[in-house]
Amino acid sequence: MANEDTAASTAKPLVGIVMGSRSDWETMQHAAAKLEALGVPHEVRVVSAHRTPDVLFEYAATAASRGLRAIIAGAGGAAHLPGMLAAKTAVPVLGVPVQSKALNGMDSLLSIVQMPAGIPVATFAIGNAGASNAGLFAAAMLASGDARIARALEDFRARQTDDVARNDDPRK
Ligand code: RP5
Repeated sequence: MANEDTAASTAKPLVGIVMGSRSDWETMQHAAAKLEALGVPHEVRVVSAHRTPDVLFEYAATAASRGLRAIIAGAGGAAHLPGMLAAKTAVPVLGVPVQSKALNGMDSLLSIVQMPAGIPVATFAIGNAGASNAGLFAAAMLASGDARIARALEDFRARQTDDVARNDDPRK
């Protein structure tokens, strides 16, 4: 887990993973797991657009100067966190719609994806796949300037391909 003492979580973070509630961690841990596996330094915080708006503004205001190169923001329901962060920082924001109980995450998805022109949020799939892919995408963003991350990503993709090839009979 990202909060444990590992190289990827103790080095100066390059990626911030934020979420609207502790309850989002079940989903957002998949973004952290990918960054951890690829050795990308990151931090994890609960920052709520509605319950702690001042913390949100502070987080966005200091993100670039603290060295963050990407922010992965997950929220569910009226998911304003990614959009509001994007409104307050030029650091790229990757939005993850958390699967809500009431509307299965369609509310989260539409809240995050329908940004007005001028304030982009890169929006991922609803739920675990979206969180996982946001982690991979953040790593890919950093890979062009970091050979170690680039190699880790290449290895990950090669292993994934091998896994499918080695398990291509679904009856086994
Ligand atoms: C959103 O409301 C959070 O991102 C979460 O997905 C949802 C429910 O939050 P809790 O009531 O579980 O704290 O702000």
